[in-house]
Amino acid sequence: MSKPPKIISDKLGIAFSNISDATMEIFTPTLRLGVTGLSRAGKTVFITSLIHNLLTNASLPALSAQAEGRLIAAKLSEHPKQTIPRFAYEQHLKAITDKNPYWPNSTSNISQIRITLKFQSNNWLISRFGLSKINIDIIDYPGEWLLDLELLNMSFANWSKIALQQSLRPNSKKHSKEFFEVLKKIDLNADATEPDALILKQAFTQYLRNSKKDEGSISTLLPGRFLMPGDLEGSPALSFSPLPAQKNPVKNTSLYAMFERRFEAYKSQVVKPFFIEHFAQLDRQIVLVDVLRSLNLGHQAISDLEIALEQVLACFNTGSKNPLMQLITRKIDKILFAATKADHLHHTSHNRLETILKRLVKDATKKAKFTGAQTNSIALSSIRSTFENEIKQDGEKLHTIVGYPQKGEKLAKEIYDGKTEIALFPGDLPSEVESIFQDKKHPIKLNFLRFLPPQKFNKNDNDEIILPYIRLDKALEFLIGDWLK
Ligand SMILES: Nc1nc2c(ncn2[C@@H]2O[C@H](COP(=O)(O)OP(=O)(O)O)[C@@H](O)[C@H]2O)c(=O)[nH]1
Ligand SMILES: [Mg+2]
Repeated sequence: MSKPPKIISDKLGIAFSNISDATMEIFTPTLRLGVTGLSRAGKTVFITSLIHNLLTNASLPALSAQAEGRLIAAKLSEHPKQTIPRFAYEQHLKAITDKNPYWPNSTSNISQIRITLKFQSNNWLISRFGLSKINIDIIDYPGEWLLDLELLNMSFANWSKIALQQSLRPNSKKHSKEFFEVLKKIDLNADATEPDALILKQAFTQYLRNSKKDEGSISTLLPGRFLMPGDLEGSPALSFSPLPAQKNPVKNTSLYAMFERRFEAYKSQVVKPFFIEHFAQLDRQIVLVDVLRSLNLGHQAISDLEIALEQVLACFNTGSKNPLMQLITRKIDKILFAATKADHLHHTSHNRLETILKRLVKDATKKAKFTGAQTNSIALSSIRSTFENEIKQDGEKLHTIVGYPQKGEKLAKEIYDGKTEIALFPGDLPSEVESIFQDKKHPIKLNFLRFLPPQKFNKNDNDEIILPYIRLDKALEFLIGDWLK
């Protein structure tokens, strides 16, 4: 029997591999990984570093597939769903690795990106069929949006009452003063006008912004989109504020009635669709938490953080009583809490940072009566921007970290210009974790400076930049490791 001409079999081979690639596409398993956290928690930097480290096949010792040499290839793929903005990976990487590196600009919207991994399964039966492939869809969305779940259980009158009470708390008062002044001047029973609505909404949003900036206080009953509007900036569903209770019945044309309608529209047209279309589709979730910033700001910020974490957990609770949550089924089986920016500390404090986060999450878990996914907590740095050193002071050895503080950062009387490298003793986190939570009389004396990204990067054999990290590999193993078996 004569052999078929080689050229044909080659052509067929190519055709077959094309077909199998295309058909495989449909069957490629997809893991949808949600990345969330309050604004500035470190989502953008985390995703950028995660993608870059996978694309360049960087050393990730704690990710077993990579450590065992089974991770063969990674590439960014087009996402089939074209209606959500793509995560601007290239742009963010460019900022961080620029000649004068800077952190990416802040984002306030949802975005997503797909990375496809080819790997050798360590299951002999599967590996007989060649390489395996998975898509990892990374979805970046503001944690503020999760806090809105609670609003669904409330009427406008309920919510107004609580929001107004919160704005009169000692720490909030100075920020909400202007809102109350505006409120006094407006007749709530007169016919509603758009300029009145706008003035009130702006004054209320300004109060939320200022108290978040100064106190780290995130009033947990804000409509999440007031601080993180996404693409809804300026739309009527976002143009309302809490109002004091009125004598019934209110006129249909009054400002009160208008705000009540807008509050209901916010719930049904903004909050619900987000939970149904995006949140309910996630398989895994990482929640990034800037614990150090809250520690810098003191006890009030820490207890606010705890409440926020509790509300975040409530969203993942499979036993939730919230009517919306009973409607949608959630697939999430693993949630990782990560304290970011661990490079602001010497490594001797990393375990303590992890312990503080664990304690925060543990209490939030209890209060949220959480049942559902497996959870874990770690301290990490997505892009390590400092290195460690030691100095001797008065015969005592001090662990320092060395880096470039961002322009405008202050320490004692010094204001940094963003061009000076310093060695800093950041202080140790308390060994007694409880002191942070209980000793409210003594302020926590910590001062963490914010650092610029590393000013120089090492390169790998392919002349690609290496992004240094702390425990990013450990986070990945928890989040995707079992899908690469
Ligand atoms: N030193 C250091 N700073 C970080 C790290 N991750 C985030 N940051 C800082 O935190 C800021 C907010 O991060 P970003 O990822 O934009 O937060 P997002 O709002 O949650 O997306 C950045 O501009 C950096 O200043 C990190 O791993 N190390
Ligand atoms: Mg971001």
